[in-house]
Amino acid sequence: MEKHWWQEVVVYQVYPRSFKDSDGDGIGDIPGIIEKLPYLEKLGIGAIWLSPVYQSPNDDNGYDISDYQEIMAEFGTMADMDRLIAAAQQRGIKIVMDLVVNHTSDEHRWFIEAQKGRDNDYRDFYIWADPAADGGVPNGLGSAFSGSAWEFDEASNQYYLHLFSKKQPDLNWENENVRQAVYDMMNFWIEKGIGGFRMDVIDLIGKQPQKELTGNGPKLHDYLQEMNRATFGQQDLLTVGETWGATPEIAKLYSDPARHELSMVFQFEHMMLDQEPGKEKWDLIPLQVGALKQALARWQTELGTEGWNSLFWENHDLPRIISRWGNDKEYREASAKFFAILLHMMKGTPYIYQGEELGMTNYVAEDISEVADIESVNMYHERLAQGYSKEAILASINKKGRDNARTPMQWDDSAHAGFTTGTPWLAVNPNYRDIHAAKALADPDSIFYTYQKLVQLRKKHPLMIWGEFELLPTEEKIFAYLRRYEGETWLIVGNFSDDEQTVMLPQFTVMATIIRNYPGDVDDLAQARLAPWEAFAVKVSEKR
Ligand code: TEU
Repeated sequence: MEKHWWQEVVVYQVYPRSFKDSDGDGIGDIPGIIEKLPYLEKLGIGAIWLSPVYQSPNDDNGYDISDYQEIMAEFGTMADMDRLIAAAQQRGIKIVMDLVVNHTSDEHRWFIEAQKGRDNDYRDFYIWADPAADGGVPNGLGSAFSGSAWEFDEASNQYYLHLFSKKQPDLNWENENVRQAVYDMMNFWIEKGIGGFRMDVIDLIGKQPQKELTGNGPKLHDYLQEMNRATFGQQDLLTVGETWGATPEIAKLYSDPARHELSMVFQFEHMMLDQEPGKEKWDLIPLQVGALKQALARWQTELGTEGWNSLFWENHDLPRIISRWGNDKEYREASAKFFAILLHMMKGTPYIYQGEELGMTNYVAEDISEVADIESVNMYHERLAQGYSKEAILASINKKGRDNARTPMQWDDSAHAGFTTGTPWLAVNPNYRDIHAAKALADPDSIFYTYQKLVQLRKKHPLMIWGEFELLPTEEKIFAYLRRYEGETWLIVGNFSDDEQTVMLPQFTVMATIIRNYPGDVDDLAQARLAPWEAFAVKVSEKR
């Protein structure tokens, strides 16, 4: 397999609204990101995935775009954006833009035109359908944000499709003019010198709404191959597709280098293990650690040379990992380092979501009035109407709601965690007095430096990038695997629990401790006691 820069780097996701506010309006902005580049350089990352910064009415915090070639006024100007790309470049950091082209905002000029009537040139840029025989919605397709995916347009007596909010009408990818307009826009950004694209819900663009088919439609891969040819195909850009429904087989269709589509996908199999199968993310069941290990290991081994993994625990849609599956109280530091070590030692490109490197935790809302996210708010009203109790709904929002990841970055212990001098758009987590970047940077044992060390190790050891992966059979609460490369073997072990555990791996002799989240070196593995959430990587030799 040909080697690429995007396999070697660690990517950091910035959610601009919540990263750093430079002008006191309570909303993070591009100059704020520029100000914090030295911090990111210190962490050692090689690319930033920037959540959307384009012009948007913010029905879904920028994932509803009204102009792809303008910057949201609250975030700055195009000149700020050009400065960010250049300043990041100087520090060896590439900017990966969020490409949201399954839908636009209803305030995009294409949609404003389309709504003017059935004869408008842009009508067919979107997906319209006549009412059903009874005058109701055309079919049963639902929106990811509750309710029907169809919204009635009185003027034309037709419905338009929106798989997300009604302010996010779906583009019609069957229309060649839509595809060409998207490619032109992508080339505008490529010419600015960006490092790539993260492609929002890209698995939906081949949809066939009449058949109620949304993901993995028949033309999906034709479109991506066409996009590749028309835009980034001749350049070595990082392209990562968000694909909720991908299996390893499907992931290969996107990322097999021979097919000329994308670098990799975000798959979510491991992120859906704590919800009732067939139900929604709010319907929680306890995580089975064994199932998580099996899922991760399957992806590690099955892509082979026909794909490349992305590795992540968090993003702007997911709760904080230590609150979700770790222990954000007595073992906050240990469990945060545990998740860091286990993830970064796997094969693939690791992604760090802002604040993960500080061990930021979920936010506990006491009332729905504190909740900002459209997905949570819509679900709240839907479930209230269905008879759920307020308490039960709020409990699920506090566990899984997207605001958990979106509270402002905790930079220091001054007012509003140093995020803004004004009033933050979303409340800062009150634990900021204890959990913040300034404190982490001053403590050589902090979670931040565990991440920094993992990034540095990756730069020194090709084994971390290219080594083969093998899951070791162990007790359920122990996660143990090997990486092998050019005659060298590393063993990674983690205790996925609040209790001490014993691990017996007598077949290995420790040659060196590479990283560990508790003090001291690892010596004997014949019968090793692991502290709660202990994790380490050691170089080993295998006894014969
Ligand atoms: O998310 C896709 C998506 O399917 C999410 O709505 C997901 O179901 C949910 O957030 C899980 O908690 C992408 C973006 O990452 C998200 O922020 C956007 O809201 C969405 O697309 C629409 O653009």
